[in-house]
Amino acid sequence: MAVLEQLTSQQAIALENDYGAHNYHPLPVVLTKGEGVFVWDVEGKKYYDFLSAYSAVNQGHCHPKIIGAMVQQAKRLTLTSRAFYNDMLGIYEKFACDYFGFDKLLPMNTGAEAVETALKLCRKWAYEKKGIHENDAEIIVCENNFHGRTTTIISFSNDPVAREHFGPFTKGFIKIEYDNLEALEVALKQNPNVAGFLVEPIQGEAGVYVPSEGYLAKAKALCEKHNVLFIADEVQTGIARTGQLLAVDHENVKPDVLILGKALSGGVYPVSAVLANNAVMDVIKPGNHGSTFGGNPVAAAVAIAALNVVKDEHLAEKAEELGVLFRSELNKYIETSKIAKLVRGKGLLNAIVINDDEESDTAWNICLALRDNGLLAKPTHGNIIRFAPPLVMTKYQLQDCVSIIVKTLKQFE
Ligand code: IF1
Repeated sequence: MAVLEQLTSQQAIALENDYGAHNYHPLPVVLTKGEGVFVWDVEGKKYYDFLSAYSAVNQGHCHPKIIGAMVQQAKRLTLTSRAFYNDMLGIYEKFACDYFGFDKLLPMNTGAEAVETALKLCRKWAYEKKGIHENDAEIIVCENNFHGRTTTIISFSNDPVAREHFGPFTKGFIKIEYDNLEALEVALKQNPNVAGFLVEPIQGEAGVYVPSEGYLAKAKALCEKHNVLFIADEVQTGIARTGQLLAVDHENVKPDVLILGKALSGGVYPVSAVLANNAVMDVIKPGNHGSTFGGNPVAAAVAIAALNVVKDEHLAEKAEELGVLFRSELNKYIETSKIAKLVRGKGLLNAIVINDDEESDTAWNICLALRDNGLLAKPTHGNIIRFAPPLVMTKYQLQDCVSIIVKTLKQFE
């Protein structure tokens, strides 16, 4: 801890620059403490966190019940690997299956690992249950998707920065326009080898694109009609972020395969999961898939605590209520603003579109000014700024944040 107390922001940034791969371009702020909706930098300045580590800290930073569960378990048993059983995994698997309404759970660590797991599960189901010829399975994905950064996942990305010079790429994916049911129906009719449809209920990284009302339900119905698995990537939209436990709940859609991550652990520990019913999950046999840390006792204890916090503190209801307030307050300003074009989102996953072209650095400069005014946010793409605070925010705090955001945007009018 002594080192941390001596580091200045400048020193910390220099160390990362000199010794860390340059795979990010962080906002220049060096954080050293988090509690609830607040974070502090090394000089002691306090900020509202309006990114929540990309929706991993829905329960608020360092939630005492989640930290307590982690510390208690970590003092007893941290990792057995799956070579042996342990007394936490089965309890967690049952708890989570009952919580989300599925027969089985496959535990992993990161969101990308869970997405990869879902892709493998979908393909194996297609060959063994649907009868698609080996190695001919196709999975439909959406333009402007973000599902992680493994080589297979970037194989179906259309973000050049995420995929350039990382080839050769994995085959077996069909890209269609997001929020376009006709495109999905055509792809399903024209390709008999479709095994699954992988979709974000709201496209987060693309810029918080909320699909048309009914899109998810009609897409699921099309998948059922064509015996194709509907795979919902709720890594970012799940765990109460959009005002329901899952974003698909807004349309009462039950995915065939559910992918969770991020706030499944409250941002305390890498925990991800794939859930499905037996008809799908039972194609997985010993030796087919796994991971050293997948389903470890600490992950199990943390996830149970994190999910209990979501229910006990009514975080989905809070996200819904605070999201309506956030968008209505911002829209009052946007009506007369020259710099902000619109605000969109669901629950507390929102974004504003800045009235400037994608290549401009206006959104970045606005985020620097927000930082100076005590609120941390970051642009997603170009001129779009995502706003995703922890769901434990009070109404008063949210109104305080709206004032900071409006005051800052006015500096750019
Ligand atoms: C980065 C944002 C990006 C995700 C969805 C799977 C994953 C993610 C819907 C993979 C991860 C993170 C990754 C991080 C930035 C952030 C992100 F949208 F959330 F802002 F990039 F799109 N499915 N999203 O959003 O989960 O392996 O990261 O645990 O890579 O820069 P992961």
